Amino acid sequence: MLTRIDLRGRTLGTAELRRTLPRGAADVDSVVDTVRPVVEAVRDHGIGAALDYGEKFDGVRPASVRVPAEVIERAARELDSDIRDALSEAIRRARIVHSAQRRSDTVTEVAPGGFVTERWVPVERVGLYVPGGKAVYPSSVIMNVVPAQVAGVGSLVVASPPQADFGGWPHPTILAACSLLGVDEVWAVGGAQAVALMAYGGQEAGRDVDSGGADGDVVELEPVDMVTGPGNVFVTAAKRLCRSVVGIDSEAGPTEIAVLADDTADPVHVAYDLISQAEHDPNAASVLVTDSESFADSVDAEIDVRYEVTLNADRVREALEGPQSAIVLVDDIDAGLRVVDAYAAEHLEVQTRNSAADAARVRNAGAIFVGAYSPVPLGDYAAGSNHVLPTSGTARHSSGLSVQTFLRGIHVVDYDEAALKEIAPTVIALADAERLPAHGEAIRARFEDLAAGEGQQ
Ligand code: HSO
Ligand code: ZN
Repeated sequence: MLTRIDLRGRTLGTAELRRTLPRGAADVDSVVDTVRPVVEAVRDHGIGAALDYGEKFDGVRPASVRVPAEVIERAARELDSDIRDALSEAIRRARIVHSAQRRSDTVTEVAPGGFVTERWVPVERVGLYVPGGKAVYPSSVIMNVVPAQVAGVGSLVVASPPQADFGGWPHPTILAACSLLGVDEVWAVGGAQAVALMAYGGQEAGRDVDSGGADGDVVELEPVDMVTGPGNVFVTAAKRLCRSVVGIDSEAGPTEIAVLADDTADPVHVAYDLISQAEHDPNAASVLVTDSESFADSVDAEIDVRYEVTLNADRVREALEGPQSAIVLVDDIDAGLRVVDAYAAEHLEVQTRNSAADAARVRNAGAIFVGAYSPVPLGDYAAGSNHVLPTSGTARHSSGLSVQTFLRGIHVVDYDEAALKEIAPTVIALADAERLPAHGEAIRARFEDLAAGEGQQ
């Protein structure tokens, strides 16, 4: 079923390898012009405009944009207990891993009396977009909220589309996940308009709903400093357009899995792993890189008999038959490592004779899953690792979501008089070299015995 790319006997350079391994892409460029008026209308007219667009695009208008506390509590109460336990365990493990990412401030004495401190300060207010519709992922709420909370973000808002099937509120499992995580500010708004509303904020005259306060009250939605979370191309285009006023996590493309395997791997396991990510999206990419043709044949055969019975078989077929998915044949695992490094997959599984040693040699991947018992779905839900990872080859230069995403490192410069005087000639020389003499004067002005510079006019 999967396209074969035979690289045996060929040594390709990195650029050529990248061209040979196609990947799916979300076409954000083509929707930017459609999304711009939506963002501008929400910027100029706030909540009313956002709700109008929601009604127009999705046919739903919530009773109030702020989801009443009681609706969130009800969703938490009515959540199936197995799902509650699973979400709680996933939260617990994510908290363990992300707590270990905390950074402490570092103070460096560069010269006697000259200190530079790196102070880590959390982003103040973060907005998390959570899609609704067919992709309801409470796991993504966990993956975004946990690192933000561990980083110390003081104020978190979740925005998720109102659903006609659920009384015009966001999906109850999303609300329940918010409750388990202690997020109480949830807005019933979706799509590009949600991103714009989080970026610009807005006001809504209170109506007679449970939490909205008495008639006539004004509900104020404070703008956020950063917007994270997955979404379709319209949401991604809105994130791009709002980038001048808020920080964003990344422009995520369709999900990807690459598996580097030899004939010691189990073809049934690998087939299922490739199917698992294909189930997300017809544009998802599943790539097997192997040095064994008979193993490749077995995986292909296992996929053929297994994918049809899965709930999302149509999506899986489209993804696996698409040009972005392939089986790549290589001479040996060294050659396979060069291929997976060039591809820089969002998720990379290594299932080889020496999985741990081979995985240690990988340079480019969003996350690496080592050996037979670390499949990607484990990481999607409950390994403790984060599942918001760089796609489309951006793993060559970017990392997945982490506590670091929500921190800013501020350099605090604190030199005393003697320390400044000692370095003064260096600063002045560099200012002269750049023909910016006023920079030098700012130093000289502090010391009577440093003569005025020649660059002064
Ligand atoms: N594999 C997706 C995350 C996810 N999987 C959510 C299941 N639910 C992108 O890493
Ligand atoms: Zn997944």
